Amino acid sequence: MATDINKAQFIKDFKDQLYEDFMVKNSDATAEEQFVALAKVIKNYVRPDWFRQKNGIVADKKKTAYYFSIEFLPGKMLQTNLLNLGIYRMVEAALAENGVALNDLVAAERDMALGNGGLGRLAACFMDSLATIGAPGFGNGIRYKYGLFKQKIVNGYQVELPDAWLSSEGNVWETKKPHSAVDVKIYGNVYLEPHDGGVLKPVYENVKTLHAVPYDMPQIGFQNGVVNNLRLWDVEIPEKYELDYPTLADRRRVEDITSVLYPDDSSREGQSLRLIQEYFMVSAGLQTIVKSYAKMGLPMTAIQEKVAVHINDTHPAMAVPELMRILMDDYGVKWSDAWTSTIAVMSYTNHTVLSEALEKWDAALFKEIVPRIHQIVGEIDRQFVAKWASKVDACVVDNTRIIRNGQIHMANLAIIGGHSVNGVAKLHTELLIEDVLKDFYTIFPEKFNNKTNGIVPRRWSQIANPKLSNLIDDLIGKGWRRDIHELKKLENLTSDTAVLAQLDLVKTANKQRLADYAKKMLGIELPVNAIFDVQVKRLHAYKRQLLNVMHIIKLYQDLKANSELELTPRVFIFGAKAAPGYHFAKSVIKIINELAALVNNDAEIGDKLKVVFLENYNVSLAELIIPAADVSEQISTAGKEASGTSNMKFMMNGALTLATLDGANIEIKDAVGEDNIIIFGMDKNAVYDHYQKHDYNARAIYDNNPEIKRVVDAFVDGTIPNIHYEGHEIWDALVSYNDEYFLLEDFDDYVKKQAELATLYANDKQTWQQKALINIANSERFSSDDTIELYAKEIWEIN
Ligand code: 26Q
Repeated sequence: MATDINKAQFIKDFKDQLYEDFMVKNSDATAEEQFVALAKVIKNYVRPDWFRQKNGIVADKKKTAYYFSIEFLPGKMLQTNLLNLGIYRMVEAALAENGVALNDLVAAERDMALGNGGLGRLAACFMDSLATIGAPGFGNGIRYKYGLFKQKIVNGYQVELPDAWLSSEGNVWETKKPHSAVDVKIYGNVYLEPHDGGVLKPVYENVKTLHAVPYDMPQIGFQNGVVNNLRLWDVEIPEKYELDYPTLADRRRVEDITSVLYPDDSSREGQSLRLIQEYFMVSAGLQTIVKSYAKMGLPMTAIQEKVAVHINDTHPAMAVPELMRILMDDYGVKWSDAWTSTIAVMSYTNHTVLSEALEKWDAALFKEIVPRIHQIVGEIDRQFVAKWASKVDACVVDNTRIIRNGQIHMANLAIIGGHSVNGVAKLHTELLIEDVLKDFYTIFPEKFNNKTNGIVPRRWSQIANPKLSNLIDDLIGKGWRRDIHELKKLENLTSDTAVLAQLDLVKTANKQRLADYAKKMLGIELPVNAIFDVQVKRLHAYKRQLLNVMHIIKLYQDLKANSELELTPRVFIFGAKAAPGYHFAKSVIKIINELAALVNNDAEIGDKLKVVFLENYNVSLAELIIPAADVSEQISTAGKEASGTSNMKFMMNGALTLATLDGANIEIKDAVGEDNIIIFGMDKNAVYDHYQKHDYNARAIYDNNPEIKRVVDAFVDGTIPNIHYEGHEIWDALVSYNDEYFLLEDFDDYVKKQAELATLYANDKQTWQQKALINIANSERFSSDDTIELYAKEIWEIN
């Protein structure tokens, strides 16, 4: 095992690698070269364990779970890999002895950002946790040439640039496996022709064949010798079918398939390239899985005993008809047996209750691109309707069938074609059952279950926050680094004033680290004695960054009206990408930046209020920002945020959560107790009440509440310069269009709770740190190791 490597051996391996790849001496090498060499040395160390796990699937006939996700968002891998191998300190020291700072090599790695946000990051946490609990669980996705766009702020506006994350070296962690390539067919016509014994076999005409080539990345478990595999597919033009793609434009259209990750833009649907991406990764992944199952020499009809396939949101939902296709067309399994197996193999996680975000495809487009899959989906739908029409209400069948009004409903396909549907927090699962998927619940109650999200504790404590980690070592020993539940022991120390003072010092140091970054990026000086109040997440109306903005405007107006006003100094920090086509979200970004310019340059305001928008929020920036937060803003309209996961990362780093009763915030409240979280606003029942009664009247609130009127009018009355257009758009959304996300109703309580926490911070730092410590202690409840253990036992039945 790699843990056996000593310093001398390591340094020899490192220098040999530098020589082999770049023909340079260590002393002449750039940080990039050193990073590449180090990564390759690590890969060499894990290769035996990795190889054994991959080959063990067939050799040991172990049941394996395959996590299908169109997004994986690991960020950087160097520190995680060193930590998980148990050689972090050794390597750091060995490099230092040779004049190399590990941190420079960490900085040289590029973020692997093949995901939008929560869903992709969750997939990455799950890969780490699967290896860490020692379960055979492999990832299946797409090797995008460009990850999520890089965000620049120009003139206050978001500008998107391509994220060319693959350096000339490619991705150093991956290994290309041309040997395991498979062909994927799209387009053309299909018809069924009877064969011997009357079996119908599909005949394809004019198809386009794509060559799917896998790139494998090791997923290293935490100090346990287990290395799982993340397989990402790239497309190539098969030599055999070269004549099908004669022109350069034809070839480019093929390359486009794995070229870019689609930004989360639920409003813009129906892009055929996205559908091709989905089918491409699903077909390539499943063909490989079935092939390796076939090698076990077991009956094809028992595939569910060795294979579990997880559908992460609906994007890979074509796994259902594709497995049917492979079993029937390639292996001659009859429909009814194939269907029994498919249901037993497949399971699905839902990540949203927003109806506009539920994936649908135009049936005609679907038929054009994946004609055989379209046939199979048609038959699944026909049989579903035939089976249930006589048993349940017509409207239940109508709401649950797959094809309706010329559209294919991907969630319906995933639910009907699998044995498990889970939400990602208790409230979210309840809402699926009571509301969004209630008709499904009447038909298949046994399929529904909850799996509250989690976060990989190592990255979000040990790696992101070394200072806090060292303090925790001093307080309760190092055992928590292996067993996160030991963090609970910190609860015994909440009355130890010396401990609370140390905690405060650590937080201040982390705030300074972030302040240095802000100084470098924006040239702004952030006072570290101020409350660092942070909202970092994708920009979405339902996440209500605008409510945060309204509060800042209120404070600004108060200060302008009375410069003597006692106010706890506060730094508001934002990080958020908006989908390129999401107009409203982009306007909010512009407004935040203009408000920041106004507030930060007002001499009367001074250090009492600062507002910063940090561009290009990504995993690496999260690792810098989250440890520096005093306040974690989790302020979505109740019922809208499926779970949230940054909320868990913040608490693990000692921020106090200011939250609505939404998603996992509710479970955080249960974990820390209501004295150690700040809850405000309407709960889900209050929100649903308004929906039912249609009685929400934003205009009335605006007319009757002078403070709210003053704040809302600031968007249009010139208070904030340079937002003429955006300000009117926002004003209209809040007043003319009846404030869809209830910002005005929640505003007063939000302001009140903000004031209370500011008073506490100013007057009783000790109580504040006590609450912070309780948050850290109880963050152990949100380890993705435990979440994945439940998936493994209850859904996949592996392990
Ligand atoms: C839609 C249409 C076209 C192209 C892309 C998309 C698209 C892409 C990504 C739609 C949605 C997503 C991502 C959704 C997501 O990240 N959801 C979050 O999942 C987290 C993990 O479960 C939860 O914690 C969050 O609450 C949820 O918002």
